[in-house]
Amino acid sequence: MNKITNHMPTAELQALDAAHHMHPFTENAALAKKGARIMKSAKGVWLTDTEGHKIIDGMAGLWCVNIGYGRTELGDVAKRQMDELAYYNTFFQTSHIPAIALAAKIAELAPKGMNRVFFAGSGSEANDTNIRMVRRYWDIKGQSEKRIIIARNNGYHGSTLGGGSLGGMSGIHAHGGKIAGIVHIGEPNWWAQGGEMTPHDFGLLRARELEEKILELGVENVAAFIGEPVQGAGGVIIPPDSYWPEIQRIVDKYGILLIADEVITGFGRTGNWFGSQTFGITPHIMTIAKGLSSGYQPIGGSIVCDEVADVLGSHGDFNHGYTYSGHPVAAAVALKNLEIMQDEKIVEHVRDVANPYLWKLWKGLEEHPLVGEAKLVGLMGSIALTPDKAKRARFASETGTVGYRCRERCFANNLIMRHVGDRMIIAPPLVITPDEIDILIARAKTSLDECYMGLKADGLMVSA
Ligand code: PXG
Repeated sequence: MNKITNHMPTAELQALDAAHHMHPFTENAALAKKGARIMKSAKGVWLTDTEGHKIIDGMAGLWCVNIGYGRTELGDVAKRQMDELAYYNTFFQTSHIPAIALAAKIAELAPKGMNRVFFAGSGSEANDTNIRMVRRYWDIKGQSEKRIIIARNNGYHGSTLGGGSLGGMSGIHAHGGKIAGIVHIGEPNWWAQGGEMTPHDFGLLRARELEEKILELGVENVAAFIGEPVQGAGGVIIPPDSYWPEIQRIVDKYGILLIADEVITGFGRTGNWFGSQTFGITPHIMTIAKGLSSGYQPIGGSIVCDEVADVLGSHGDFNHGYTYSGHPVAAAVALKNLEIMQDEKIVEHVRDVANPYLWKLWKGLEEHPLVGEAKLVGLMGSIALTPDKAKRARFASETGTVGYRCRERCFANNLIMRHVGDRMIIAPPLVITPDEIDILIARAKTSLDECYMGLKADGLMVSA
């Protein structure tokens, strides 16, 4: 029997994992002592670990398993495609049927005027593509000095050198550095940073930082602005309603390119096919990955508006691409995933059923003594933990201490709900049913109660 997939005792698997497997974004020595939780199988919204626990996955894996686990049709398609054409590239004037069909399907679903797709293997790779693409675009237009990309503090755009540089996370910049020509402005996080301002005014203030930055740098030096319609990894920060319209006004006024990073918000997460539709944004480029294949295969890409694609496509080669750009197996699986989403009306399910049902219960968590604001768009939500709601206070303990404790209670109660600092976040598979939402909320409440009691016992319900 193959020792990797059998029923080896969990402790032995953990020991092998600790000995040989370096985990992303993890202190491996600490994990080695504790032992990783090892997942074995999954169906719908339910994970099963090697100890037989049934865990409700409030994070859709890593924000990606939009159609839920265990859809065997995707495996069938993958096998058929591997048997027929396991690999071919799309360089050097060749193409293949899955890449063609997937690009056409994406163009059908994308907002008007966005009809071209450049494929990558992940969201990070796609954002690296975007950096090169927008700079090349301005080169061709005779404005080579337009190279700077403006992004946001606490944004997340991946962890390659390009993606990590676009992201505004200092912890990532600290490990390996940051490429030149990327600058950051403030994020529209009213709860943590809005002070006495109304959310509306704070949204405008943050958006206008873009205009100030363009003027400071000189518009002749600015290529593009990039933002997630809703910051995901940054803590599900849903911007005030005033924010995106003002960003759009500024981008239009100065004629810079707008990149919407839809890696999380794409493919139904916000109750529309794309977050840009939910927030009324008209981007030139959208980054996609994750929900494109529901995580069943690694694939990402850039959806490009006709103007940018036409300019790029008519001035010699664009010297960029990946061995696995448009990989046939990944493309075939992604196409099947999108067909299932359409056939089963999964975006409509998010908008008309799951979001309204979850919202009532999620908003109700604001009654809990530990919870300040509860926010939700589509099926991505967050709650801010606080020792004092009226003051929107932070905890005196180091940021993340309380969030981590809460996450540990969730884990113990067989609920995957993540923490970002002292915010708890969810993004369950889009197929979650009302009954499953009831279970998710019940486990969240139990975990919050246990966390709260623990904080009181340890004297941690203290404001900074
Ligand atoms: N853009 C956004 C908006 C993302 O959320 C990426 C780009 C990069 O995608 P890849 O496929 O290269 O990972 C992401 C990925 C977290 C977490 O802790 C979030 C992501 C990845 C890993 C962890 O929330 N988002």
